[in-house]
Amino acid sequence: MTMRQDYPAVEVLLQHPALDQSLKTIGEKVLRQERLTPADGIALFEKADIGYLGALANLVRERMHGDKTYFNRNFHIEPTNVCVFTCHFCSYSRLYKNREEGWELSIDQMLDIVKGYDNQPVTEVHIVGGVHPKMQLDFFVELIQKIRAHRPDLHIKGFTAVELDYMFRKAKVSIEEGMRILNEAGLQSMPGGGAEIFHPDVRAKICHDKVDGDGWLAIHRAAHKQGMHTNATMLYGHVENYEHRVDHMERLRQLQDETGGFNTFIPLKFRNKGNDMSDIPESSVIEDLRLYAIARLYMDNFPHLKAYWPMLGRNTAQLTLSFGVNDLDGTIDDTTKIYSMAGAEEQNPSMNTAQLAMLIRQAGRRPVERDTVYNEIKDYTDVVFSDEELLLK
Ligand code: V47
Ligand code: SF4
Repeated sequence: MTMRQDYPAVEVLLQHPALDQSLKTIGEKVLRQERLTPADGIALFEKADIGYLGALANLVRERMHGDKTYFNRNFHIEPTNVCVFTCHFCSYSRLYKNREEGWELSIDQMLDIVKGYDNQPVTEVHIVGGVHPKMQLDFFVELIQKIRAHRPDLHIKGFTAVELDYMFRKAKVSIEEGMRILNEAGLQSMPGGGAEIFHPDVRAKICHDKVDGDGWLAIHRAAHKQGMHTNATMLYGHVENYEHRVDHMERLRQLQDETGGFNTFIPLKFRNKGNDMSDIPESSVIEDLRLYAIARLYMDNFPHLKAYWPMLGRNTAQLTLSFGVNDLDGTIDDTTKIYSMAGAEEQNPSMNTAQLAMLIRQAGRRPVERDTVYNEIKDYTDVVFSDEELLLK
């Protein structure tokens, strides 16, 4: 089954007499594959309705990827939730002075987690956690070397720019030197966390004490120059305004023009349970879908747009596939706590391959397993799953 929305549908929309002139101009640019300006981005946020945005974003998504929707088989390791920083949106971290309320894994404990997947066809381990003052560069070099030695085929994606900034400063190495050391140890790519909203006015309110926007971008630039691929996130739906969102996307788009090293853009919806910002209501599903669509239209040089299902929930993640998204991340296997602690519906996020593939098929798309850097592993469009596989936990 496909639900392809072809160009004529968009052309009809553009002819509608009631369509705002600036939105019409933006739609024509999208058809001509012309880059949108920051003013266009803001106009879309201010004026475009969900139907218009969906039609345009779906056109771009299908132009780039057809019906393909990627996922991978992965698990997370969260070395610690002890953190020296005090991001107000974070429901997950504990300060060092309260570390007995949190967790701190040893290298052997983390290696045991990896060994637990010895006979399973996972392709990626995603390592991310709090910024613990005693877990330093040499600790993580040893961890990566040991994972690599144990399972050389497992892609190691690890550490946000926030963790790396602290690690490199503590070890008194430059960003370039630090990235080289980790890359040589076996780190192959970096996730996109820690970006939040780059604009200093927003950072001052939600995460004043960690690396700033320029510092985040400098670390990703250095990783790209080292030949590594990275992702980029944007935490939305709190105190930021439309200008801040567009400024954030614009800075990422500029770095991508310079290096081409980003794989995926991942908007992250602010979840409001158990943190200092719990008085801020969460964005509606309509706002979420509009944002994904605008991200697809604006981030024209990012090959992939990911909806992280453990944070959004399965139903909304399915909907995003009609609003520009072509990637749902992975099987996860109940190995991350960041979102469940912030109130996400998925309290124990885990899907097997059959369930993830069926989720994508029910949305009318082609499920394709990928590795971390988007080499295609297997197309699951026509695979027949047993009831047992679909119900398996
Ligand atoms: O930087 C923390 C976010 C991020 C909350 O690169 C919150 O493939 C919402 O970046 N509500 C870390 N979000 C996770 C991350 C990530 C996740 C999945 C895949 C990839 C990838 C990257 O989580 C943090 C922060 O922006 N976060 N607290 C919250 N209450
Ligand atoms: Fe620490 Fe990350 Fe939480 Fe900020 S978001 S307090 S850096 S764990």
